[in-house]
Amino acid sequence: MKTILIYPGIAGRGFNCLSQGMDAGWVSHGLGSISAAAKADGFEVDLIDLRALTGWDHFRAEFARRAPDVIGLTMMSVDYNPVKQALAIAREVKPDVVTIVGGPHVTLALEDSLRIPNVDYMVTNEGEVSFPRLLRAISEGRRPAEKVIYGETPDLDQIPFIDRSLFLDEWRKWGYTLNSPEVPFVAELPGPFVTIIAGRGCAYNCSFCKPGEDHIFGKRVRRRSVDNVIQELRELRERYHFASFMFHDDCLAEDRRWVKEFCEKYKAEGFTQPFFCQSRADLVVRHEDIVALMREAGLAGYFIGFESGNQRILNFLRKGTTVERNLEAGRVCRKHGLAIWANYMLGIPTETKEEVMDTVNMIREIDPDYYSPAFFTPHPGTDLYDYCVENDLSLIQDYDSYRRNPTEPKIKGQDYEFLSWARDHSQKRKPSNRARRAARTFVRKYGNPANYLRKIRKLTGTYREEPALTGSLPDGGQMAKGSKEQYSSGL
Ligand code: B12
Ligand code: SF4
Repeated sequence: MKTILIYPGIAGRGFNCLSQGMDAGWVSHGLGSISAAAKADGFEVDLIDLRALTGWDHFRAEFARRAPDVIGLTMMSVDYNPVKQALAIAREVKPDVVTIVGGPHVTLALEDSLRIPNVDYMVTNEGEVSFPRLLRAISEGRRPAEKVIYGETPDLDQIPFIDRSLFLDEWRKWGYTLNSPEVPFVAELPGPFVTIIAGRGCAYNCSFCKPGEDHIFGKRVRRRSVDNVIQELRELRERYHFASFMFHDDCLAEDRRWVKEFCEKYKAEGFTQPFFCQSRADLVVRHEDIVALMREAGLAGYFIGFESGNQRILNFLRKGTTVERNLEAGRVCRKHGLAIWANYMLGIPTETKEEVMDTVNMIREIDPDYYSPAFFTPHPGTDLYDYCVENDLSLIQDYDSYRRNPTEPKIKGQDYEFLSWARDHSQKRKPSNRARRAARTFVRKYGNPANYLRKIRKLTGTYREEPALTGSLPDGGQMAKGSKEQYSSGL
């Protein structure tokens, strides 16, 4: 029995977009995981990644050529249209193909998902146990009568590591060069680069995000053991010689015990590769010891959902942090030399222009290395989605607009021309920050300016050794004039 998984992620960048950014150059851990589970059970599994194809005609031809018995598609809300279209073509080309759909939208909006024609089975929740079981039933001619199958929760330490070759072999066919298994996206994380997930779920309760994931993964966060994650990293080192990696976990830094053990074992195993992970402003501030520990182990930067610079809005979002903590988190990261990837939203329900400006000013103050602004988008499965439905606020006409891209109107009552200006203005560095960054880059590139000057003088023959002078500092301390601290402090 030939099974093909289909990755439909073209809502953002369209067809033929492989390697153009993170959403076009990363593997799907969901499909990778159910593929590994099915292969472990003896099934032959292959992939069609729509991102690698040139269009629907290409998909039709490729599907006809491979003629699978079973297909499995993953579906976020944003993937609804391509999933529907792929199913229609599959059914037309091969009427007897068995079709299975899973992924976040199936669990979060089951009724809506059931409206998609040409689906034989919808699998909710997690698929590692139920997908191979369904394949087994189909292959033995015992097809279940019910269309909806409730996915059983797997033990994360018992399932195989994700099947990366499912994606990498497929991408290779279409000319992806594979200098790096997945596309690196920041200067701090060089290729070969890989992504990894240590657990599922999040203990927090932000209204624009929850309770969605509680429905998919359960209320309690489940994490793989540190040993299990280290073993996967060992294999990735052997196979891909990865130079950096990133954790996809919603909030890896929340579990002090896990993080401590991970950092110790990561170093003990001889890993030095830098990595990024997600955290929260309140955690960074409250657990600076963990920040320092992670930094020492190789952490190069945090993704932080600052979201808003206005306290009323932060409370409305149930973000569980304060504006002051957001600012302080920026300072803590800077102090430890960590890059900041700042996630924040504009155009939140009830948000006024003054409140938007609070966010703009906060972001300019934090001065992140990477800006990731979004226009608030009501996602099915979240409390703020329900709020938008109840108050007739949503402007989303099409599933493609579930992208969080800050380019199109999402809800009523917001001035998107102003929000577009605010989005751009939030990314303009203040002159003081620009100078600070330029100085830091200079020091990184050329070292201490005094040494640099000395080198130039030596080269031009104007260098003369001077005795070290001492001068009073504002705080009363003494420091050799021209010493390193004078230049590096405050950079
Ligand atoms: C990593 C990630 C990304 C990455 C990579 C995505 C990728 N290639 O997989 C990036 C940054 C690119 C991304 C982008 C987006 N993401 Co995202 N992302 C995540 C994140 C943090 C982890 C995904 C993951 O790997 N999870 C672990 C795997 C194992 O879980 P899974 O994919 O759900 O798969 C399991 C089950 O769903 C099921 N299953 C899945 N598929 C199938 C198929 C079959 C046949 C079966 C039987 C079962 C099955 O079995 C799997 C194993 O148990 C999740 C949150 C989360 N913790 O899951 C959000 C999440 C999936 N993303 C979300 C969103 C909204 C987006 C964006 C739309 C946001 C945006 N910026 O516009 C884009 C859309 C990109 C696109 N396709 O165009 C939402 C989806 C909500 C929804 N209603 O659909 C989530 C849930 C976050 C949230 N809480 O809001 N994302
Ligand atoms: S936004 Fe982040 S911290 Fe908040 S509930 Fe979602 S994953 Fe957790």
